[in-house]
Amino acid sequence: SPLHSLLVALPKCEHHMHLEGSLSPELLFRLAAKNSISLPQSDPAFESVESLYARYAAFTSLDDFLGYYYIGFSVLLTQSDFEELSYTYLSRAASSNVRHTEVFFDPQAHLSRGVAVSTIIGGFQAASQRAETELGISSLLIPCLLRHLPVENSAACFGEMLSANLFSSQGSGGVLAGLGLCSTEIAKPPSVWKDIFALAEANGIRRTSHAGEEGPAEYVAKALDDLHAMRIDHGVHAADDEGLLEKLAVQKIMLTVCPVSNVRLRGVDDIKEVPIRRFLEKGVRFSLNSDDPAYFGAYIQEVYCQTEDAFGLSVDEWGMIARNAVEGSWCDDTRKGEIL
Ligand code: ES4
Ligand code: ZN
Repeated sequence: SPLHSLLVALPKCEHHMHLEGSLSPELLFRLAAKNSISLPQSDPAFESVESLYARYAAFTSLDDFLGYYYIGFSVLLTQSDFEELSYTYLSRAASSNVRHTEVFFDPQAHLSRGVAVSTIIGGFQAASQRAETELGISSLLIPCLLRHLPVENSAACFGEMLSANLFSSQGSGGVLAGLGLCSTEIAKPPSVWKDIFALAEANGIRRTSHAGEEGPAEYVAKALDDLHAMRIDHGVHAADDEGLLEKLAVQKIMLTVCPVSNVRLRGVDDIKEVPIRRFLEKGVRFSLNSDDPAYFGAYIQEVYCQTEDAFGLSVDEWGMIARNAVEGSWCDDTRKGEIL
């Protein structure tokens, strides 16, 4: 498309990228060897980098992907592992003119194998500072609670992060910019996490939640009503509810849409089925994101270009998408002004 060079030059913000989802098969095997971690012998996908990429290209659902995603976690042990993972992502993002990024991670899935939140934060912060100085990209970190674990596990993990003053709203220079909710969605309605999100809100912590990826529009509505989510991650099934779309537009709730992820996890058969046009018509704000780029075979630049190829958006529409992505970011207004 003639717009591709414009899409490269466009100043971008990313709001939906799981740090652990940027672990490439190459780095996975290298860290497994360094840390003496054995990978599942019984799964032929782990025979080589190539066979693992081939398996990633054949995901059948969110849960099928999550099985591989959590195996990947097992190789991440030290602060330097998290620093390398973070810097590798940040440098690639910066090279695609991502000026600001908000990175998710899953603290519960690291705590359960003895890796402390401080190890992850320490590694990310070192990379974040180096990338900001050397590459001019700003980055924030957002822990996501996990829906596949009992809610008590979420409560304990959130309680620990709160007690340790890790959130930026807590006034002591905390590094966590907000709270998220992710992992398996079906049969895990947002209301289960209502009390935890209320405690976050009472502490001035920003809130976002995955919703409407595999789950229904009703879950998106519940994320707004029960969790007071300020953004919705994915949100594609919100398009099934006209009234909900109007509410999202009026309340200026930004959806962090991940079209390539939706294709790769079989939420849609084709990227053209992602309701991008519908969101534009209804004035629902959204940003475009990679989700788990190493697993879905597309970093943010490819996501922008594949979206353009599918929808043929105008230069004005791309300008609006880029502005909404800046506006919906959780950096301060000074930083927003530098990006636009
Ligand atoms: C995720 Cl694609 C997706 N959906 C829900 N939770 C996730 N965690 C990492 N990637
Ligand atoms: Zn996600």
